[in-house]
Amino acid sequence: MKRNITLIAIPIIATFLFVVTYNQPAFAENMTVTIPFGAANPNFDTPTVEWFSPSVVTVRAGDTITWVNKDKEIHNITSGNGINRIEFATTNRVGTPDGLFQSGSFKPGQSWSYTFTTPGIYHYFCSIHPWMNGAVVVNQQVPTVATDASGQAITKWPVVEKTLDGQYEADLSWEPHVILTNEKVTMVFQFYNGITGRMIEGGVPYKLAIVQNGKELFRTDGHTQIGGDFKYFVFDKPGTVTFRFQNVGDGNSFVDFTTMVYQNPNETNANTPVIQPARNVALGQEFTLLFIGPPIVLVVVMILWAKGVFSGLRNTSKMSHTEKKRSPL
Ligand SMILES: [Cu+2]
Repeated sequence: MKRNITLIAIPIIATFLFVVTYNQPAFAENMTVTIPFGAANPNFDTPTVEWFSPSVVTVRAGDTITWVNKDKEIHNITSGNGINRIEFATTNRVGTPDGLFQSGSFKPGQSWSYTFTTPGIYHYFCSIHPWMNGAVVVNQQVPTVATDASGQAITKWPVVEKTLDGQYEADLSWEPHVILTNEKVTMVFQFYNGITGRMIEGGVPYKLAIVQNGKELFRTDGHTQIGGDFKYFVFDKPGTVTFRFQNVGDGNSFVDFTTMVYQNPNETNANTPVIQPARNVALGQEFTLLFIGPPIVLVVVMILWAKGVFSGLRNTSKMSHTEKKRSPL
């Protein structure tokens, strides 16, 4: 008997453990950003190609980032905006901390961790070496279960709601249930008699409006067909969404369905900050390009002009050309 219980208990415990492990906040991850050797070098002959590697990381709310100092100097992680190397060489600016986080100094071989709980874009730099800039993009956690706008899980599909006057029952489903930005959503819906629950012969006229974050994104008139209507939609922004059916059956009644759209974690965020990489360019060269570049281009254009390379253009700009010829240059 005891043996039998053990035999039954093992798979149950195993299943339980599996479910518990599986349902852990699966996205909470630890990411590492390396401060490479040479990051403390303000000159333009640094052996590194990035101040922080990677210089821009995308994580989800709840994730922890650990910065590891693999340089030979002390560094720190300071939230806010640093400066670039030209500014460092030519001004006395030192960067602008925003006070969100500050690691304090950590030595070569040491590390520092910070957990990002709120979605957003966080810029940071090293206040000792303010040209060392990095950024963290924190996206919202994507839940595994769809919710309505108030955060209540939607567990039954299709979602069934009655119009305000009770005359119609609206059934709405959307696929995938958890909506991500820039991913096609298929909406399927049908109306039934709100009192008898029966299919309505000849279909039902309706107006459909899709409202996101208080702004109407889409509106259409329709008339349901047998088997239900469907619409495709793609959201490009995260936020709460209302699917509103108005004038159902040409009456004044309406019905609302709400849900949330989440930032697609696989999508390149258009707002991803661009961090200036380290480059093995001499400071002199960078300035040369800046100050000598435009005059060189001008001289080249003038020489080409004189040689008649632009003869095709001369016909169309004869006036200015003749004027130029007359000028005592
Ligand atoms: Cu530093």
